[in-house]
Amino acid sequence: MTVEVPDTPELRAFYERLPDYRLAPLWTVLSNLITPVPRSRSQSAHWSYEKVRPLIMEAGDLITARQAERRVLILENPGMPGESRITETLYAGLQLILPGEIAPAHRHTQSALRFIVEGSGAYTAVDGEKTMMEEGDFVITPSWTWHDHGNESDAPMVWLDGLDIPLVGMLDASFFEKYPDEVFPEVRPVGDALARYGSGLLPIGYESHVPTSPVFNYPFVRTREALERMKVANEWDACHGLKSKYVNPVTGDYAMPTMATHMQLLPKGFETCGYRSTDSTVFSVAEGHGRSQVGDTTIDWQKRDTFVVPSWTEVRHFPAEDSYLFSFSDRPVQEKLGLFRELREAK
Ligand code: GTQ
Repeated sequence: MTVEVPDTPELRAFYERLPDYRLAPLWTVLSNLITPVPRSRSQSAHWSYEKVRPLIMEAGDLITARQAERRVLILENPGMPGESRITETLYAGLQLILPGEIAPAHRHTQSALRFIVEGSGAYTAVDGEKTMMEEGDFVITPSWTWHDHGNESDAPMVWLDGLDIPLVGMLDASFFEKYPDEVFPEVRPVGDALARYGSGLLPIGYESHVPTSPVFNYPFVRTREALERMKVANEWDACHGLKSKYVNPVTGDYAMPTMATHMQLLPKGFETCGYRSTDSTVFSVAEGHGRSQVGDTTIDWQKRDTFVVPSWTEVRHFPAEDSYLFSFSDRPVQEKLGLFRELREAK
């Protein structure tokens, strides 16, 4: 039974007196505060790399990485323009680093992920360990770790940044510091973390005191090899094809505390079943091309494109060739708070 909220001159006069007391009536806003299903401000949206790449390169002509600190074009959700967010809780951007450039060392409480879109051989250094980045690699800079980026190759590198900026903002927990020098001193050899923590082995006595994976580069060659090997068994999830989460090898939990990251393989001609979940999800196309139906919106995606699926909006994928989709969302947060829900189309 729905009861209409009355609208009388007496009530209106009453409402006008309330702000002086820093009060407001709940009954005029309740149905917008607590909705029967998520009413996402996010819209489905698609960034064609072919279309945005020229603008990214133009930014490269206009400002240096040093001047900009981070030369990034933010991917703004059209439902929330000017809010520097791709979903309600997450930020995304495309960062460019040109040959010879350095993006100076800093640290912040926001966690960052990078998904490499174009280029080869630039590095991210985390607390003094460099990792060389290749297309399709998933790289982490955990909360409050010093990080700088540099491009020692002879070609531009572009990656997708995913950060929990809106979430941390909502929690009023933002801290930021610049390192006094341009780069943080190199204290460990390249590849140390992956060898030490990402080889199915852990050093005896190792204990982690942070919620983020000690592996901070999950190379695409390894991820791809794993999924190609799994493909042979020909066992597919109807809604996801083959989809695996990146895990923290110490805990088996998500690699990052605030953002879930996954890689999925959708074979040519596969048609996924309808799927919706409460975690608005950002996708980056690592390989292949195809189409996704996101609510009423059809998205034709190519390699290197980004697209976003809002909370509780049904998505179906139609890969036109074997396709690899990287994705990230705030799912770990929702799971820890007991909020995560998903719905698979009954077939
Ligand atoms: O590379 O540290 O896209 O601090 C936004 C803020 C990237 C970074 C972004 C950042 C970074």
